[in-house]
Amino acid sequence: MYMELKLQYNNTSNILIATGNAHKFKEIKEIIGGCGGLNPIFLDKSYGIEIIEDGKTYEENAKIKAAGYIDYLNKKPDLKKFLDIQFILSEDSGLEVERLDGAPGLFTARYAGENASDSSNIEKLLMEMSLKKECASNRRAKFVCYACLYDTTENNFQYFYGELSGFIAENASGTKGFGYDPVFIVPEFNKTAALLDSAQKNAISHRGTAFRKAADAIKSKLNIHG
Ligand code: ITT
Repeated sequence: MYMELKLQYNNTSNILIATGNAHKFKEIKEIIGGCGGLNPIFLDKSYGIEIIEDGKTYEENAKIKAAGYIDYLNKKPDLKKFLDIQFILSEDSGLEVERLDGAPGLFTARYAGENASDSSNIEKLLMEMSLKKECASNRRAKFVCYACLYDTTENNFQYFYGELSGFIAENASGTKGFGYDPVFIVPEFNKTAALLDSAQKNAISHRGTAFRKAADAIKSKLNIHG
């Protein structure tokens, strides 16, 4: 069962990216790079890892995700031993629209209901904004990201924050990225995030900021400079 991972990771010291979202994993992998020679690992849906995000804050949810992966691995000692995880990185992120009083916020991933698709979430967001007259003149919004770093050798959790301010477009455009990217206008480029290359998005995104801080913390723990 672990053959594929073995080929991919060659049994070295690893960093587990505790997310079920393959788009997030791709971005995080690009952002943290080699990070001290650690291999970023993604356990896809076939591993059946279920996390109930019932925290009251983004930080709580980020910790719940990291702790959920720790529990999962503790129940799979062979996989745990094989993966030789040194760090676990998770995150909780969301979109906050000023004139919707910060909604969708903690419910960003499931704004249009449990297991909602990106397009139905976007549709709901544009509908809610069209129903609120204050949104006609103010479409300001921000993405927020709370990264959580768990160090298996110290058994502690650290948090890193990033945000990206912008505006919600009237219509979706672009096919890159994920989630609400097709309606999130990045002022610096005057384009939606779904029209940016991943390097452009990562350089300024909420996730880019939070995970570069996490990567610096990891490098400092590993005594790596530069
Ligand atoms: P995990 O919990 O497994 O990490 P998730 O997609 O459920 O994956 P969250 O609970 O943190 O993640 O939900 C955050 C949602 O916010 C995400 O599903 C997107 O809809 C949206 N989001 C976060 N970052 C985004 C980005 O960079 N671009 C577009 N949408 C984003």
